[in-house]
Amino acid sequence: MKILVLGGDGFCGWPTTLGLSQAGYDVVIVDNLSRRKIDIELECESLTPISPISKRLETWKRLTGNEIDYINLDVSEQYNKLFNLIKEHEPRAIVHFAEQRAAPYSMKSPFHKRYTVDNNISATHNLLCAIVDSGLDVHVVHLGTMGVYGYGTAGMAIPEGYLEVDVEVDDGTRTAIEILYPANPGSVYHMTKTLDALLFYYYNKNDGLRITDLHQGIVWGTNTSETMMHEDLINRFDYDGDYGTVLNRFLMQAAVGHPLTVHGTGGQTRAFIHIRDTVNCIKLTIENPPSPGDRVNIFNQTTEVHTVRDLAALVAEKTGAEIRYFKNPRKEDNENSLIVKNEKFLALGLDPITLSDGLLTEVLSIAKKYKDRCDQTKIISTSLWRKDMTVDFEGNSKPVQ
Ligand code: NAD
Ligand code: USQ
Repeated sequence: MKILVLGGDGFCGWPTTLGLSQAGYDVVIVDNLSRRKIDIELECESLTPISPISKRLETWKRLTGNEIDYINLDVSEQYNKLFNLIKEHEPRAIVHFAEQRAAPYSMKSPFHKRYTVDNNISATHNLLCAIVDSGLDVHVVHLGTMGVYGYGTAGMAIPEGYLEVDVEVDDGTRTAIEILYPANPGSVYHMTKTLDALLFYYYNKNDGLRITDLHQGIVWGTNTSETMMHEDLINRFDYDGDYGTVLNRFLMQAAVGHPLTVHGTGGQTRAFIHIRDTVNCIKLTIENPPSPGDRVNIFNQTTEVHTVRDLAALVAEKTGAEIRYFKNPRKEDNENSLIVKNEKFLALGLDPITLSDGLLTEVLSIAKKYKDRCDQTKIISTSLWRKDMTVDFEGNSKPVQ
């Protein structure tokens, strides 16, 4: 029942760790605290006051009696330490969250592009290599992203990882084959996740590793029943222009009286999932590993799809916030349509948590509670996808075409 959670101090990793510990798993967190160091670099902290990791773990033990070990280790650089850890603990599964996950951060400069690629690809490769090296049969549960697919199709629903294509063979007849759905990343960060997918494909084929790759949509919300048990356990809430994700940002912006920062026309359609369902999905994945010999199991970990513009309208209607349209700092289509299959988690029994007034109110009240911690100068997204783009600090009241 031992589980290693790589990246267990982060936004998804921390509530997942507590959820697994509460469910009776023996969890070890592996994290180099790089995300906390990036807070220092960006001079912007989580809106919620997150406790040092030792305090988080002490409080959890005091409240539940459950012990969670913590190892400070850079998965992308400290291969031997990682290998020894896997040998020592012989985990049943390793959940891999330990990557640089913000698209805008990955586009800030050559340094940030290179850091994101070096960190993410080496972390994933070290993990796979160490498991093979250890000779152990460990289920790898990786957090991928819906962004590996791009955000549009030829009108069809995006399948879960594999696409059946009909090809003409040499004798002129046609045959059906299944391929990995073509990669179409929209940022250096998203590109690392498409490269991860190839690493999984190879290590599964060559070494028979059992791997589940979870292509997750944008996570919203903050707390789970475990993180709400004590203020020391509170989850992080990113709101800045690099790490803040769209729906949490809009709710926080409404709470602090900042206009909602819609990029372009707001016509981007994206897939979403609530943080509590992130935890539910990881539990379901651990309970339902691939069988030996199975190919990489790929799930679309998402529960609903919305346009950015509709989310802004929803938050504005609920709170009276002003909507402002900013020139898009990213290279994105003005409009896209997105239909996503998520049948595999539903078949495993996931009862999806979708956007509801109560959950929006919950995030809004957290944002209001900590609004004095917000540095409003950090809200506008200043990371540009290309050098010839410019930042728009003012915005307009009408959609920018
Ligand atoms: P996060 O930045 O809050 O957490 C990542 C954690 O990994 C941090 O605690 C960081 O310190 C740690 N880490 C990074 N590199 C490391 C390394 N080399 N060695 C050890 N630890 C390292 O990010 P998150 O939002 O929790 O995302 C977790 C995973 O889920 C990421 O891989 C991300 O791509 C994926 N994901 C996130 C979202 C989202 O909306 N947050 C959506 C889809 C997928
Ligand atoms: N957007 C706005 N205004 C804002 C912030 C964002 O209009 O203030 C727009 C962006 O331009 C984009 C969309 O909202 O079109 C989503 O942006 P985001 O920052 O919420 O999400 P994204 O950059 O895609 O990344 C997040 C996580 C990443 C994860 C990804 C899942 O940071 O780790 O992989 O969501 S997905 O989007 O499905 O690929």
